[in-house]
Amino acid sequence: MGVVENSKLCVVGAGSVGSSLAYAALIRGSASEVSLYDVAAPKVEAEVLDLAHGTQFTNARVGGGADLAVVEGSHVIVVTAGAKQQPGQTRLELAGTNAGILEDLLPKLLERAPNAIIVLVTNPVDVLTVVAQRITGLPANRIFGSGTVLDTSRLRWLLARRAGVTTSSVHADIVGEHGDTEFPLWSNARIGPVPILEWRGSEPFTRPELDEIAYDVRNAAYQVIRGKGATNYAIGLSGARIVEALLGDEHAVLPVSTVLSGIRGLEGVALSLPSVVSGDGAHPVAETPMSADEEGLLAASADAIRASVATLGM
Ligand code: 6V0
Repeated sequence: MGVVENSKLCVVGAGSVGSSLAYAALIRGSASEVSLYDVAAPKVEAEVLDLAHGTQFTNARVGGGADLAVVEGSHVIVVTAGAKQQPGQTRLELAGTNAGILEDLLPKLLERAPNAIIVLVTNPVDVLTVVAQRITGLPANRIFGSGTVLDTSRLRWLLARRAGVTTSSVHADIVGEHGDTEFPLWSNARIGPVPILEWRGSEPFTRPELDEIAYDVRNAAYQVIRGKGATNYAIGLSGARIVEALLGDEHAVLPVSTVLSGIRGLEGVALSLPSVVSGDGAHPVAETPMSADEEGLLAASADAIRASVATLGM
C-alpha cells in the first residue's frame, strides 16, 4: 500500500484509541505525515517519541505534542479526545462531558486548520456528530463520525469465520447508531454474490443464528472492555481506513455517521449509512435498499439519538 503523498493527518487525543489510530495510519501509509495532539503533555510527548522510534520501518513522518501548532497544515483531523464511560456513569453524562470538550476544542482546531475534514471518534459518536456540526457550522460532508465502520468490520469477521470465506468476500453492513440500537442490513447481506440465507458453502445460516450474530456485534465492545479496559486496535484500523479513503480521494463506500437532511425522512440527526468517502468528505448513499422492518429499526435508532441530543439542551 503506497503512502498518500503530501498529506497530513492530525489525531487529537493520544489515549488508547488515538495512539493506536496513529500507529495504524503509520503502518498502513494512510498519510505522509501523522501528528498527535493532546492536552496531557508528558503522555503525548512519550507517544510521539515511541511512534517516531519506529519510523525506520514506515514511510511516514511523525510529530506532535501539547501545543495546538501541531494541528497546522492538517488535511484530516480525527478527534478521539474525551472521557470514556466510567463505572456508574450513564452514557448521557458522558455525552455532556464530551460535548463540553468539543465546544472548546473544535473552534481551536479549525483556527489552525481551516480547510480540514474532521472525523469524530469520541463517544457517543452520533450524538457528538450532531453537536459538532452545530458548533462548527460545517457542511455535513466535512464533519462526520466513524460511526459503524468498526461494528461492520466486527460483523464481517464473524460472518466470514462462520461461512469459511475471507472477510473481504462478505458484503454486509451495520447501520444506525454506533451503540445499542444499531442493526445489520440483513435484507441485502451477501457472501460473494449469494444472499446470506441462500449461502450453502457451509451449514446454511438460520434467522436465530443471524440474530445471535447481530447481538454479538452489538455487545462486542463490552466484551473487550471487560477483559482489557478499552477497545483500541480495531477502532484504530477503522479510523485509519476512513482517513486513507479521504486523503486518497477513493470514493470508497463506508458506513460512517453523517448528519442527515432528508434521507428516509430523517433530518438533523446523525447516524451511519453506507456513504461515499472521498476528498470531499462523506456523502450517504440515499438509495441504500432496506426492508420495511429495517426502515423501522432505522427510525427507532434515529429517535434514540435525537432523544440524547435533546437532553443536552444544545
Ligand atoms: P483515553 O485513553 O482516556 O484517551 C483520551 C485522551 O483524550 C486522553 O489522553 C486525554 O488527555 C485526551 N483529552 C481530553 N481532553 C482533551 C482536549 N480538550 N484536547 C486534547 N486531548 C484531550 O480514552 P480512549 O482513547 O480509550 O477513548 C477515547 C474516546 O474514543 C472515548 O470517548 C471512547 O468512548 C471513544 N471510542 C470510540 C469508538 C468508536 O467506534 N467510535 C471506539 C472505541 C472508543
